Amino acid sequence: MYTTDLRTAEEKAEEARKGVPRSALDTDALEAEFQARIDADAYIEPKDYMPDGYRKTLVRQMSQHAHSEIVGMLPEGCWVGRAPTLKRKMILIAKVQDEAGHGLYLYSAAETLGTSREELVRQLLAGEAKYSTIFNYPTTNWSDVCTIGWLVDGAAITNQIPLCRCSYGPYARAMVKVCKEESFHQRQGYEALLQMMKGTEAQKRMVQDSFDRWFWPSLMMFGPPDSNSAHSSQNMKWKIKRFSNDELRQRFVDATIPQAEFLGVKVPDVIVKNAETDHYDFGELDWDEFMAVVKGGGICASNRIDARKKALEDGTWVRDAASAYAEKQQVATVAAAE
Ligand code: FAQ
Repeated sequence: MYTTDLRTAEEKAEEARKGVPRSALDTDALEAEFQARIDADAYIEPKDYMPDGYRKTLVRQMSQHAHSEIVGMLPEGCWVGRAPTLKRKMILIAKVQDEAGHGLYLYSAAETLGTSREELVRQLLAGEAKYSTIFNYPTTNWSDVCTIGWLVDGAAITNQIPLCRCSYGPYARAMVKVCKEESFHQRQGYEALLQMMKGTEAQKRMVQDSFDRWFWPSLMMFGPPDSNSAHSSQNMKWKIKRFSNDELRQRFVDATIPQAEFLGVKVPDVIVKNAETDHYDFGELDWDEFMAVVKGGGICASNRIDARKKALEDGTWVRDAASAYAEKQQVATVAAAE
């Protein structure tokens, strides 16, 4: 094949790094270079070349993740005023604020891919974007708040530690701080449950009841089974995912069952240690329930979105005031420079 392209291989690689495709032929070269960088465990940065599919799936996953953190504040946030002691109230306030921070890092990281935070929030409120199914379950008593820390944050860490090594630099770096905070969240929840298990029979029953209701939904946080996961194989190739949904789910079960036994709750009979594999077998999850909640059928789904709509409306004056102040500052800076 003849070509008029006189660039050297080094020049093409440099252009691939900067992301300047010139033709279909170059796009193939850019994609090959992109995949080679991923295979070599390099980070992809915002201004680097990336295929459209990579950008799209990252915006999808990171925005769903951000929405989960923000919607995830609601089931626990409504217990701040009802926490049993000042110490628990302070811990809970700190935890809920951390989740807000995680949402903000993630929206910022997603914005580096060219979609604005306003657009991502619009998609959430319009029901076009998902958030984790777990946050559509209700927190009916204090024990549920502690169980969220133990199981929901525990599942979140299991999923997010591999994301610290995901191929997109801003996402990977955001996850490092997020995971450290999630680890505190998990411990505070488990510690609060240990205290309840030293309490009255009624408190012990509350812990058991919470565990029974939250355990299976927390396993669904890892997504559908591998055989039914639409994005897994491509995302593993792009090293957005490092482990499959089922692998991470199994890792979480193996870590959680000994914790449940130490806590003193009864685990479902179906969960048995498999001597051959050295893993806990746990049977099949209720995937019909998962699909129903993914499609918006969760008990709290409409409450959650209504609460976020109200928060957006209630914050209008703050955003207006901040914009007016920024404008005033800019005028003052220009005037001072003249
Ligand atoms: N809920 O092909 P896959 C937290 C969707 S943060 C709802 O396997 P993928 C912190 C999936 O999006 C919790 N939808 O997809 C906290 C896709 O839909 P689409 C959130 C789900 O992306 C603690 C479709 O099903 N964490 O808890 C769920 O390869 C306490 C097909 O699935 C993250 O977001 C689900 N459970 O793998 C806050 C971590 N599972 O877009 C407050 C980052 C799957 O095609 C209090 N995300 N779907 O319409 C991930 O690692 C991945 O996105 C997965 C799904 C593993 C969630």
